[in-house]
Amino acid sequence: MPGSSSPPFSAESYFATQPPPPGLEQDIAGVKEFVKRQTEEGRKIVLVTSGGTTVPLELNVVRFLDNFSAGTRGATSAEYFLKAGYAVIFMHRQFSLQPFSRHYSHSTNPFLDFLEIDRGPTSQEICVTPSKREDLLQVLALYKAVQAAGTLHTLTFVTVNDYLWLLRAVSQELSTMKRKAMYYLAAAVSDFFLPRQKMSEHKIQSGKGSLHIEMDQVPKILKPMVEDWTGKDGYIVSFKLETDQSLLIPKAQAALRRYGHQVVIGNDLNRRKFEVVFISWKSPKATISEVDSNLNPESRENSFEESWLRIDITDSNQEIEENIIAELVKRHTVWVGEPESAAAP
Ligand code: 9Z3
Repeated sequence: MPGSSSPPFSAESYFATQPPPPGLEQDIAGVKEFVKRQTEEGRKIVLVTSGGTTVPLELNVVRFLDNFSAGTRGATSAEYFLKAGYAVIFMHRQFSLQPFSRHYSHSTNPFLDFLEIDRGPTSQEICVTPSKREDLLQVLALYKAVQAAGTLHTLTFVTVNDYLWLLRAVSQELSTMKRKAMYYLAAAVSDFFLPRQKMSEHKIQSGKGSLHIEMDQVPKILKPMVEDWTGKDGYIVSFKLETDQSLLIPKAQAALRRYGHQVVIGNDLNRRKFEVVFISWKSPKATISEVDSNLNPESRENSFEESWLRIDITDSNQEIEENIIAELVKRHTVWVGEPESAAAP
């Protein structure tokens, strides 16, 4: 079995040894139905992943490792994709932010603060605080329109294992869309996990001094995702999160070189709300083998294009996701082979 003294998990050995989450089959039946309807109605589909994954330390889980992410990037991006005419499969960490309701998050903007009691002589009514009406009406109108159009399909995960199984199954379903499918991987995914076979059944007991846990590396699933699950046709965008700004570009380039997908969006933890960098291939036709056959490391680095996107942090009405999605919609339109004028929402 993989572990400290055994080889790391490949995607194949991971799925052969780690159990699928309960409910996977039902989730996928829902996705199949959604993909079928959206295809019939001629929409492109984007899979948006959002929120952090957990790594439980016990089978009867009391403690777990978590990855930072409130789900803001994913939920906000999903709204802009919907606005651009995409159908969205929103795969998110349970209880993380969701499109539309994110505007009224319980901690930053509790919805009860938007309501007032109108006391009449015989009865009481609820009404929305007048100063909040316009904003609420706008969000509500978009939310209802999306519900009526049936263009948003939501799936939830909690653990990194749920995430990996769902991602593989949803990608395989979406691969029938060929180039019309986009994959926008904004979830914060753990690099480490504890294989089921090494987990303690019950709560780990204290009293024996410090706790030593050795975790295995989560297999690099982007490679099979690019090459097998999506049939090499999907437009795949991954995010690279760093806290050391100087690592952002080299790590994003390394990811692109390693997996051969279309775009890596680099973001620094503390600057992510107002600055991101797009790393992509200079020539969209460049393939991994073309680049790999170029043995000169310097010209290898020349294979990438770097483009920064920034917004004014002092303007609270701007959301960087609006610009990110506008740029991706343009690039995806080219990828699909449609005229660029088709990118306008
Ligand atoms: C991101 O980098 C997201 O933009 C954030 C969004 C998690 C920073 P919030 O939800 O934060 O708005 O609070 N996501 C990808 C993070 C990640 O796990 N990337 C892996 C890596 O950096 C590669 S897939 O190694």
